[in-house]
Amino acid sequence: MIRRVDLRGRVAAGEVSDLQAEVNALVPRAVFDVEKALDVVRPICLDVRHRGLEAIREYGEKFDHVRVEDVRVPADAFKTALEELDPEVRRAFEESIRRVREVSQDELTADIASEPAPGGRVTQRFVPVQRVGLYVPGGRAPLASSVIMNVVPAQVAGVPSLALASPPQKEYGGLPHPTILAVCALLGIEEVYAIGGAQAIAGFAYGFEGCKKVNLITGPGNIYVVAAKRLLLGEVGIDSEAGPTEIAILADDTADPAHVAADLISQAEHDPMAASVLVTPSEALAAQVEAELEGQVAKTRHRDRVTEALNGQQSAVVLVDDLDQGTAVVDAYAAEHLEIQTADAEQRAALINNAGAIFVGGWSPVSLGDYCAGSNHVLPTAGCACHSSGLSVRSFLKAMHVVNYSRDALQQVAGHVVALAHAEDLPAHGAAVSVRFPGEK
Ligand code: HSO
Ligand code: ZN
Repeated sequence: MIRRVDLRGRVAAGEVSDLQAEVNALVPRAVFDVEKALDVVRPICLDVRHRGLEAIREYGEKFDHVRVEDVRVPADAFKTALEELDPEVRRAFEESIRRVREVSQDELTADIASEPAPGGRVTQRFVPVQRVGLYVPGGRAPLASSVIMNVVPAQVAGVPSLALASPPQKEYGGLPHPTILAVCALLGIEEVYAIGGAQAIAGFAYGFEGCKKVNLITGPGNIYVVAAKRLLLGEVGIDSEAGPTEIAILADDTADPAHVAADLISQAEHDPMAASVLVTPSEALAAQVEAELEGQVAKTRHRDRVTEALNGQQSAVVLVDDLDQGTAVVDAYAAEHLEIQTADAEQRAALINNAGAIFVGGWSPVSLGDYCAGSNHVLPTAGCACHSSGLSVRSFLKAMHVVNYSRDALQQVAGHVVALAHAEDLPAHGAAVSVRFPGEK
């Protein structure tokens, strides 16, 4: 079962980067070798670039085992999918959308105006990316909730043109999964393509017959999708690279072991490579959680992949000296999801610098965040939380400085511009200012 790592008396509270290296060595993530996948996707992307739709069709046939002539999903397919959606699931989607929308709307900021000198104005304007392509994986379970997490912040940001791609499903006549189409209908998304994998990413990046090139691609995917996004970065913008999902839980003996175990299992359910890590100073809690895991895993539907994830080197019960050391360890680990189930959860959460999202206390499980908290579930994995953020309205906005100086304001600072231009041996830069003030030095 899940292995134990005993850090008591072992991890030094030294440099942050040392601790990161130490924790990553003791609890390493599963190997997710994007570099290797690059060799697979490179020819696919090139082919889509040169041969467009016909190449897309051929790769769909090869990888999704269904040839789709018309990859653009017709309007009536959305209507049918929505009509067939279970009303209870529909209400849940609607509530999820409402909450994510409210949080996203609160995030919108007005333009920021500054005046660093009289008459010298610099305004920071936030402008939506003009065309976005969203990728939604088909895979093991179609994650229709990810459509919400991508589309809602993009819509709130004001993105005027949004397209979505998801793999064609053989059992649905080459259409994407009906739940995905139903959520598109709820969100008013009409431009949807039945295309999966690297060919979808390349199709968005270069454009193809009937689909204009996009400026930004967001959304999770398998290793080939991640590799294609990495390869085409520059040609298009991308969100962060999503690897296997992760949950770290910092808990003391006030935590309920059954809840802790259930939360560890919940993310292990995604992927045999998922990481579930408990960090605790309490031996008693560690033992109780291990016992709970035994019992709960035996009863869970996807016990095979859950077992593989929990048995993997990437999952562990980590014993620490005390909660302060535990806090330093989870902060260094920089988990995609960090739960804090301690008596002082709120104060501890304030000490964390590195996590995709933090779930505070016993009543904020990651599953809530996956669907209905109002927070976003597209979050940085693989330790990238130490430099990147999850998806949000900001992911779909560009910040643009607008510079507007008066004659007097330019004249005031002209000497400094000329001096700096000369210091860099770029006199024409200085001349572009001094030419405006003839006769002045
Ligand atoms: N936990 C996943 C998101 C998800 N869970 C979608 C269920 N559906 C990555 O944050
Ligand atoms: Zn999840």
